[in-house]
Amino acid sequence: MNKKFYITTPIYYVNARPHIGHVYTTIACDTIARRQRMLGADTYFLTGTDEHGQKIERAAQAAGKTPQQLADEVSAEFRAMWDRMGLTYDDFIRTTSDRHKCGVQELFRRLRDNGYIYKGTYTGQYCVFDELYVDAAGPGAPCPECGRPTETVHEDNYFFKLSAFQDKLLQLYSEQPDFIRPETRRNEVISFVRSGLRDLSVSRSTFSWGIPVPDDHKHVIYVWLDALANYITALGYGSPDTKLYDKYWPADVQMVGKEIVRFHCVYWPAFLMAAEVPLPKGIMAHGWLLFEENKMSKSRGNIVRPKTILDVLGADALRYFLLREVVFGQDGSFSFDALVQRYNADLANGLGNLASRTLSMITRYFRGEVPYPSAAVAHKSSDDAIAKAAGKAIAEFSTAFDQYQFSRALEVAWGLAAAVDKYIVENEPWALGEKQDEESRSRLATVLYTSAEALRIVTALAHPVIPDAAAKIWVQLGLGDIKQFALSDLKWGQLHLGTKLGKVEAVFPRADKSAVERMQKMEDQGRPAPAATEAQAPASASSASGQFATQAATPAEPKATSISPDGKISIDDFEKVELRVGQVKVAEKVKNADKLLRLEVDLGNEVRQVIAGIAEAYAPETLVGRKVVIVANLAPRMLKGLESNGMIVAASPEGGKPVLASFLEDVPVGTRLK
Ligand code: ME8
Repeated sequence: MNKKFYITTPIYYVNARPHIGHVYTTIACDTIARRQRMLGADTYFLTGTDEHGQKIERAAQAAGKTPQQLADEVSAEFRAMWDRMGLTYDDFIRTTSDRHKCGVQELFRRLRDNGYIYKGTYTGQYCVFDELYVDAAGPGAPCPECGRPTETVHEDNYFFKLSAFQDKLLQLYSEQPDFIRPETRRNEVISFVRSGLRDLSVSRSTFSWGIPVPDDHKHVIYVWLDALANYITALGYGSPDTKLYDKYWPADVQMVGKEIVRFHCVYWPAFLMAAEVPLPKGIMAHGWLLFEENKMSKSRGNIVRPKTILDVLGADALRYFLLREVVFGQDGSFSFDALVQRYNADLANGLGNLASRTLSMITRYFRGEVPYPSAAVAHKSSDDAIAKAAGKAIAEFSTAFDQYQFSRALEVAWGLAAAVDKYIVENEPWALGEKQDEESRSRLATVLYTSAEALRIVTALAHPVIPDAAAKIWVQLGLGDIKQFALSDLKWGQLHLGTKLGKVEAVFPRADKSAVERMQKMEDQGRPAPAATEAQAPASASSASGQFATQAATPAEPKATSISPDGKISIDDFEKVELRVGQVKVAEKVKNADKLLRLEVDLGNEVRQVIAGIAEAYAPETLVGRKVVIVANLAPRMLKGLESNGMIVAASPEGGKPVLASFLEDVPVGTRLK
């Protein structure tokens, strides 16, 4: 029977639309799943969306939608993007589906029946952004994970006896050193657990967007217990049909970003131990994709949409770039420049060029049939060197790839391609092709066979990473459907004499200089509003309203709303403006813009980047921690290349400096002004 292989991605929150951070994890898993299938493993690849919890409830409120509407929309968007990219997931789980809800309730019952759940009162801090209880902290303390201010929660909740698992978890980490990878993350988790585990609240009772606790519908199950369970509920855990669960669980690898390691390496195994469910074989945590030096995330407004790259360069380019450029496990930067540079160097000029020159010459000199290195006289040591290098590449690629060192694995495969390129240049097949004598023909056959065979090997190895291009090259090599190829058999010499090549076509057309600019422009245009200039921001400050607009004012548009002749607006019109209390977390000057500050403002359920024209009135350091009023539902705009997501409210005295609106009493972050 074939070995089974079960791989999972995190399930993504539906408060943010897919960006290339989400793509990164999902293509890494897709690549691993594809390789496992080629190696003959019975593979199951799960992804999906995380749709419950306070964060989603608030995001829906802010968007004027029901949580279910928001979840339906965004979940569909994730799925459509994965389909467009050709990702080969076997199942897409949604936490609002009935199958998931039943499984989660069954897990909760199991934990309760096994004596690990009790009722208590939680008084402490909670970070809605991370959906994390922050026990040992005072009111307003920052979340240790994201730095956003926490909220005080006082609730009667159900608790899980996490403290009972401290020793068992430490034993797990020591007995299975590969349970957490890479080593740095493992060490962090071990020291976290060693420092002591408190029992964990696993229900909430002050909002309702979640799965009800069985037999006590006043509570919803804590969103992380709900979400983590997806890895087994998708397989039928807790349902009458457990065929998939019996076959695929435990997971062979669960891939996560480094910020959710605690949930996966501490809470998850503890829940499973308590429920007497086998543990996954390992959790692999990768680093962050950075853009403009910061973690790419919706709250920073520095995301890159996959669509832009797919439209210009295609999915293989993005897959190759992310896995080749970033050392898996560490943080890595994304830039359009680097993407295009790698695309041209490694794909267009590298593999693409090797394929087209080799296959074109076989077409030209041997009527499109693979020639065979026949006469011993035509053999040279450089031919053997390529064969040897190919064997070594197969072994090294496999070792690196199976340890998730994708960058190293690709470097090895492309190293072989570069060696073949050099071999072609040195052997000058085009010159041999001009000669008709037996020896030259024989030598030409050897050189082209060697090149084509090495090309076949690079293509087979690279297939999980660049599936579309590899499938095309395979067809051009006359080998049919690459998916049918058994990778475990890959070795030198399998390309048969006389194999009829397919039609030779370029697989990676070169990207011209404008590609970077085009992609940048598409990203900017993809944002809801056109870019505004810095100069407009202060200009709108001294507008008749007396309110200081720190963001460029929207050009006057015909108003759909009713304004009475005396200039008064209705209460309905006023209510369209969403004013909220925010707290400044970060303030810094904007390069080459004297009047602008870049602020990160916490609005309770999210942190917004706001570009404010107040630099002449406030030093950045005086603003951090200060509560301000934000117009929260303005369309984002670009200012000096930065996205501004909201507007800070200030009085603007005639001829004077702006004065920020503030409060005498303490007001919770996120409160709406009406
Ligand atoms: O945390 N770089 O969902 P989420 C690299 N619902 N990876 C990134 C990334 C970036 N800049 N941004 C996102 C959640 N990711 C929970 C998970 S699982 C039971 C519940 C990827 O929408 C990365 O895999 O915030 C990260 O862990 C995940 O998306 C977080 O997605």
